[in-house]
Amino acid sequence: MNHITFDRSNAKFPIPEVVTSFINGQSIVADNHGERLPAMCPSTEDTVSFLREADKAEVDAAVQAAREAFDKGPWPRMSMDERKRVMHQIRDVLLANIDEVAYLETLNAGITHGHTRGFHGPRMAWNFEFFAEVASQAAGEAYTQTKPYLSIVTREPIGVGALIGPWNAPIALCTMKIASCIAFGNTCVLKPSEFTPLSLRRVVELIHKTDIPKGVVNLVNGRGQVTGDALVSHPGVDVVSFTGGTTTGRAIAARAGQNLKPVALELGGKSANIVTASANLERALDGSLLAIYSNNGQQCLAGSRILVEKKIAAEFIDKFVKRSQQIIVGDPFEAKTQIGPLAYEAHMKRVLSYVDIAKSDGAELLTGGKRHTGFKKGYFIEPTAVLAKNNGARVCQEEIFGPFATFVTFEDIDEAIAIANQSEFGLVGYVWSEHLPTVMKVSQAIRAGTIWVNTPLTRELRAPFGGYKNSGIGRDSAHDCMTFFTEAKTTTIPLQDFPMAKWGA
Ligand code: TXE
Repeated sequence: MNHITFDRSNAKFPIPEVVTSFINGQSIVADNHGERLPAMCPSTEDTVSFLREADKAEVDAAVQAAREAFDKGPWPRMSMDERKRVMHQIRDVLLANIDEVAYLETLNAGITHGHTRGFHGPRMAWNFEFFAEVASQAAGEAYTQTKPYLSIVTREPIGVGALIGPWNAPIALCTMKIASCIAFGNTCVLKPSEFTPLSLRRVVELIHKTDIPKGVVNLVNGRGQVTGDALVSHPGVDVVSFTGGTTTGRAIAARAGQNLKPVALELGGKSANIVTASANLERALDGSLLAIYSNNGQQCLAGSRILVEKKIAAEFIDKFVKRSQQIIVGDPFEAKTQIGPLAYEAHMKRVLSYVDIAKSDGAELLTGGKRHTGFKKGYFIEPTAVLAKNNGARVCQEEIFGPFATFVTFEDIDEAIAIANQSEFGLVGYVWSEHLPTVMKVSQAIRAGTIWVNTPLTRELRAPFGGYKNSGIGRDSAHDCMTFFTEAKTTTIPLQDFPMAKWGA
């Protein structure tokens, strides 16, 4: 039996004893006030650090710092080229420290090091380069149709962003929020998930090793109900960007609504992955495994409902199960590991609870379904797959958010489309087929924000990403982030004198 150990004195990079907020360019000293919450390593169940929770007063200080930096500071007022230079400095400092940030992320979130070092880390740095470029290319509009007027539309930064991030891909997703917010001249307060504070605390420190003015990027740590709620409800916030669960999204939208603040919500999914008989089945198999099991199965865009055409179902499911049983589950720091531990204990228990839920709905457990027996400690579970009786089963309707695949079979493509759309969610749809009319039919009929054809998980940052239905409100993309994080202003000027009524003359 494997026993993965954690030894602070031998840690590859320094781990802070306590993680605090970072406000107005300064780390907040860890005093005795405020709750202390453990920051865990999900591979070993060790407490590796503590999080000192920011209370309402500390959140207020962070928003005030962001407000001051926005209302009076240089960031919104500097030239785009100057802002771009600083954004590039941030990219460079993050790249120079990518090993450390990836280490902290794997330690605290359990995502494999191959993924944090090879994918999320580079994406973190690239987010700053990408949004600097987007902002520097953004242009206004001009209208001359109504004579003799010229109306120009300029875009101005919207103000202070409240950015609330999840635990399943902290550095990739939270840096996208920071970069897309500040590139347009805004300032922000980030609240990462209380389960994964380590990496982002270091990221925010590193951001301050550049010429970024103080107060532009602030960080508060703590639970959603305490720190998150204080941030979203704060009247000094101008815009709210959230990625997380659908239930939380509803609560946040309601809070933001009370203050009439725009909100972007990137929420859960239960995306249909349609495998047709006209697919290249070898590629469909590879892609389907990646779509549900990568990132430890904890991703909103997972292909978690695998719909297979009946005539190929037995063979496809059999191969999928055999491959699932050979996936390497283990220490996320080991290069060969494909699935690491789930992020925290309660989440692991919730994922496993779906095995009984599946059975009580009449589903067949095909493989997995229990805590991995190969480890003394850690939140490891076996890659799991079930075959549901029909799409009404809870395992087909609820987001499980772990390495847990649900199969449903279908007779023809019309039935597959109907099943795909029988869902409260609409984030992504996948289709595997070499037959163009089938591909086009599925792509047009599925009510989801992104359709992946013969490919898993291909994020194009330039193109809109976001959900239909309960998968969210708003989109991330170059253009969508520009409109979300700016206010449009129309200025109208007559190009010549025109007759004007002389009231009272
Ligand atoms: O997420 P929460 P949880 C889904 C997934 C998962 C489920 C629950 O199905 O099983 O959500 O996960 C902050 N005001 N996703 O409970 O609560 C919280 O502190 C302000 C999908 O861990 O949504 C954290 O920073 N903030 C998803 C963030 O919200 C609040 C990624 C996300 O936590 C708050 C994560 C409040 N009242 C989970 N309550 C995706 N779309 O990728 C919580 N938070």
